Amino acid sequence: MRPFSQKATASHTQIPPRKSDKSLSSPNMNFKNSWSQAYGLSLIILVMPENKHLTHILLVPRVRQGCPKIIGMVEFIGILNVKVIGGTKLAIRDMSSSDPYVVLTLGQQKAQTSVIKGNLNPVWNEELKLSVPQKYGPLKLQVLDHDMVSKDDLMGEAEIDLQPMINAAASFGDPELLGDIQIGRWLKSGDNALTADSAVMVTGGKVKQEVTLKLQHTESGEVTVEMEWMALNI
Ligand SMILES: [Ca+2]
Repeated sequence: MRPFSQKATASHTQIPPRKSDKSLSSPNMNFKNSWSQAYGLSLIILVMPENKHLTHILLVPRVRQGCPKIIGMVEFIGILNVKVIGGTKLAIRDMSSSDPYVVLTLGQQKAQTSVIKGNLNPVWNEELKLSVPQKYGPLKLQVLDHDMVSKDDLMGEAEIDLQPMINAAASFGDPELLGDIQIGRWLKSGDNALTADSAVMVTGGKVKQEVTLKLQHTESGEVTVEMEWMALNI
């Protein structure tokens, strides 16, 4: 056992650890790596410890070297949950059917459902979550046909005006303090894609609105979504 032990000790002393590498280069590299891994998606979400509400988002460019530079700040006013329920009589984009999925766009944010193959009356029942900035526009909904070899084809699109729901919720205050009531309405008109007037409801302490849209820029098709609005700092 002794010769083996001596050999091991000798080997260790011949190759001393490189202290300079460990104390200087390594932490720097780790810092760069952790920033690029954590913030490479361009968004940092801050959770305020006092009220645990999401209040700010920092826009950060992708990190190539060193510390990221903060280029702007957007204040959120709430979270929008959109349950994409389903579509009916959607347009044909393949031989006799389509492989539809829904893409929601709000400003720079996008969210999409899964693809349902070969179905013109798909049921998704999928919840998509979006953050709503202080200056928000309409929520854009697109239905696309998934294709394996070519670009996905548009099966129609429509816009949802979020103002009736957000404004109604703001004027009624905390929905958890209200009973089940109607607090607002988005009216069908020639300027929007609604198939019927859409009520903004408080149900079980939550602000909800179901919307059925006639798809535009296509031959046929309707899509129904149920939105839930969670205002921050109310
Ligand atoms: Ca297809």
